[in-house]
Amino acid sequence: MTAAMEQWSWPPRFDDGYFPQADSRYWFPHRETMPQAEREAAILARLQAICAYAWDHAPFYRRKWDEAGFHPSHLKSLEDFEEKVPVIRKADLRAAQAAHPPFGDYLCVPDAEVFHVHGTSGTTGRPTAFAVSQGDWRAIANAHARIMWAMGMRPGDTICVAAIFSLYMGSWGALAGAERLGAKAFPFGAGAAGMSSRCAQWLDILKPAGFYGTPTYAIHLAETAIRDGLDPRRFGLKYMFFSGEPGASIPSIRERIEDLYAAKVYDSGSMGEMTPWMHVGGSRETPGMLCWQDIVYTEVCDPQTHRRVPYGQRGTPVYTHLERMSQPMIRLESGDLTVWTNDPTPCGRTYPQLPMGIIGRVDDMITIRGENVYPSEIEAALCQLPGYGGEHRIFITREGTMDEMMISVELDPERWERGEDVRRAFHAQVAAHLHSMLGLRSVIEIVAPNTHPRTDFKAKRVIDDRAAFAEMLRRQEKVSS
Ligand code: 8LE
Repeated sequence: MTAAMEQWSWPPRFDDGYFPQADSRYWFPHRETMPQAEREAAILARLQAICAYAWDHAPFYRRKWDEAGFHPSHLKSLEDFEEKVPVIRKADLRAAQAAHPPFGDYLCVPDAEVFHVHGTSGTTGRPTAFAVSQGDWRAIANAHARIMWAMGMRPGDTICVAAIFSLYMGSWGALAGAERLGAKAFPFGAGAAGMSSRCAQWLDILKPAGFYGTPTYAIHLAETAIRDGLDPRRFGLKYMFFSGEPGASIPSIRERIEDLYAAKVYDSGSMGEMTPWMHVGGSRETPGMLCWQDIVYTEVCDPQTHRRVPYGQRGTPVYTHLERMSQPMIRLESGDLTVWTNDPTPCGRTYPQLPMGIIGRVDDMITIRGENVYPSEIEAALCQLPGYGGEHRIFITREGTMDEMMISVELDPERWERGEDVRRAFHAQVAAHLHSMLGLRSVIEIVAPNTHPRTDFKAKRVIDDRAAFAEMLRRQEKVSS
């Protein structure tokens, strides 16, 4: 087994000088293409080791598992794992950190070994800290370099990281991967006033091969560049990889970005807690994302029972670290929604796939008159329409017995200038298209280009606010009267 799996050890150890053959499609050829049954046997052994390690080092897990009647010695199969090991939730981590500040009683290394502290944005409630040891930082860098290799990036490529450098793991994870890959890391960042214009200018000068950010930001950045008289297709980008929100696996959004930049788009990303978060991440040849099971073991589960759903079905990802020592997550429930499949892949990797990426969060679902819809489906439908101006907002109200939804959609500048008839025609087109795609009628408002604020991070397009909804209705009445 050891000879069969490149650099697979517990505790994780990596040869930081290792590179695959230059013409190899795979970073670790055997580990990525081995028969699934063989990999699963190795994963089971690793899960046994990690559960024993967590039991010994983390009162948090001992407490949780005692309550559930689980002990690491009970773990004899992957079925035992899903049946006997309870899921943990973000709220559990928050509570553990409140009771045992700052890192919670699931920190498994001495405090002195903490190398980086990152965390959740904490816009609501107590933020959660991620304590990452130096060894774990190496593991993250190695895992990300491996997946970036699969996307096509190579040593010497310049890779622009256009996401905020703060506590957000997205930017730092991409940077660590770029460094380990032997790329020219270009940590441009994001988030300060005027940065988008400057980023466009730099991209035009530097012509990097790779770009990392959120899909929303990539679209905003292209709009900014065009406004500044630059052509994003001439930035010379080849690989654009994304995380943080749905988009890169949604065909109409992916194509929009690919068209704006004349580059290939790849999806990646689970959660900050699960860094190396690229462990669900794309490859050059396979659409959507792969579950790189030997980095993080992903189970797509029924959100109620937390048992794996059959391939082909929807469920929520539950993640377990296989290469982290500092704060290993064991069955962390993501609360996201995806569909997993297990077909032969064009790239030859024997990992299960998330062909549609991550659709959204389970609790993002909007139910209107019995029809369920996710915000990302609305975005996907709008991106299919020529004339879509690039931003929209979804207003919902849950007042009374019936939910209502209004979608405020920007028209592109050129059509907007053509006047009222064109606007009306677009209105009818949006209403009909959304009705046929989503199976429900909604109130549509067409607005001028750039009405809705842009973001350089993750978009927040749903406004569940009765007052705002009433205001929209009043505007609508004024327009039609
Ligand atoms: C659809 C993965 C990272 C570091 O980019 C990130 O955004 O981590 P964070 O801030 O902990 O947020 C995690 C949440 O972002 C996930 O639960 C999911 O709802 C969303 N998300 C992340 N990547 C994707 C995504 N949603 N597609 C993605 N590729």
